[in-house]
Amino acid sequence: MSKALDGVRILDFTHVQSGPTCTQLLAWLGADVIKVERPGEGDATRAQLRDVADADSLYFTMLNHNKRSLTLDTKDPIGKEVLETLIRYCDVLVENFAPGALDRMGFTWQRINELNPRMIVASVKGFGPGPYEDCKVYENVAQCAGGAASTTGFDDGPPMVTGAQIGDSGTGLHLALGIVAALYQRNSTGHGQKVLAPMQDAVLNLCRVKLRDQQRLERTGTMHEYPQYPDGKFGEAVPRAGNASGGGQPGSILKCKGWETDPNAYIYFITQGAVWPAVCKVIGEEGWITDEAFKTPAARLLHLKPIFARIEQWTMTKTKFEAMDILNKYDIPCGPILSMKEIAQEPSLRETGTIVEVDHPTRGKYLTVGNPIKLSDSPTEVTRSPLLGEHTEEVLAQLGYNAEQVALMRAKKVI
Ligand code: CAO
Repeated sequence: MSKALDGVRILDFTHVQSGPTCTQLLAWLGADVIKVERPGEGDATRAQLRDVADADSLYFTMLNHNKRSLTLDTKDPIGKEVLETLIRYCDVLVENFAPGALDRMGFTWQRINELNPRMIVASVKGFGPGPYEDCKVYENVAQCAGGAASTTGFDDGPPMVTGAQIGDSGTGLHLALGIVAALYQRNSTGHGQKVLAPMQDAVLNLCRVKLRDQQRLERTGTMHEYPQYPDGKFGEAVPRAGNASGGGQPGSILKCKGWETDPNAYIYFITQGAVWPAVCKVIGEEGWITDEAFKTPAARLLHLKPIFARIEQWTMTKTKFEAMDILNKYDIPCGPILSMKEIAQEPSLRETGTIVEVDHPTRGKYLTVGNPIKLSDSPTEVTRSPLLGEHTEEVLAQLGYNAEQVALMRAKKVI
């Protein structure tokens, strides 16, 4: 079966997490992704957080599936010539170097545009234009600068970063969308363009409900779905809301049977207005259906703490899965807190290709997260990440270099 991005060639100049997530997605959608890496060392993540000696780390393998690897010293004059040939050959250059690194290498937007006016140049940077545009940035810096950390955690604790890699993988997703849109626009304009996804901006985009709340707070001085209401105080900025639901339907994380020993024996419970009578029946508080203090959503907002405490008395008598079974019968929205161990073993995620087992020549079998985006006419087959320089000869031959030229490059350590 054909793939959505068949025929699209990506010059993948990315490293670490943000850029590689983007190009991995493009590869899963069918693009030919050629990862350009420094000879001898390659992407730094190959050697980071290693769990198998001398084998590429899971950090690297899980972010670089379905790609080809070409080693090339792009600071060497011969390496620069090869890079120029690659720029002419490819449709998109994706990079996430520190600000200015590509220019310092001699590949400014103008130069790339001269070499290939159809090329799309897509970049992840920590910040967009402004006071921090020259800064190097990693995941948690973006989470802090994008509004995620100040709004995550509990009211009486410090700002908190989340385990979801919204700064890196979140930005990679944004960049991938920008690239696909630029490819689409190129069909009518005939020329490439620059695509920039700053990590701060991507995190802020994912935190847009908190900017919504900032404005609500400034207008009304209070927000009734936040745990600070009705007893606590609101300050000038959106506070941390613990596990309160971010929307109009109050929710909370509640203990389930076994919580004393299992750190994940919890369930997320949402008291959606439409199923309030069902909630009352399940927990044995039928009187609350007609009680003035609990009858309407607005009245309940004044009593969320005792309401959730009472529901928790019920959830603590059930495992999270027993509670799910019962609550789902009544259409009460809820979700188990799943550990990574449970997710890794979940058969339905294996069946849909969201959790995939991959075989790797030096590290053996490992689990990875497959393509979460499912296209009915462009299925994804996850293949292992390339070894460093595994496709150097193959790619150079495709670019028109003969064996003698390749041998010379190898002798000069350009590849
Ligand atoms: N051949 C020769 N040189 C190469 C090369 C190649 N194939 N590939 C990279 N290089 C060079 C670069 O040109 C750069 O050289 P200069 O410093 O002389 O210009 C050098 O390698 C290092 O690049 P870098 O500064 O990007 O790498 P770093 O490890 O120092 O910084 C990071 C890493 C992520 C902080 C930085 O790249 C960055 O801020 N990127 C943008 C934001 C981003 O994507 N962050 C998320 C990373 S995932 O958490």
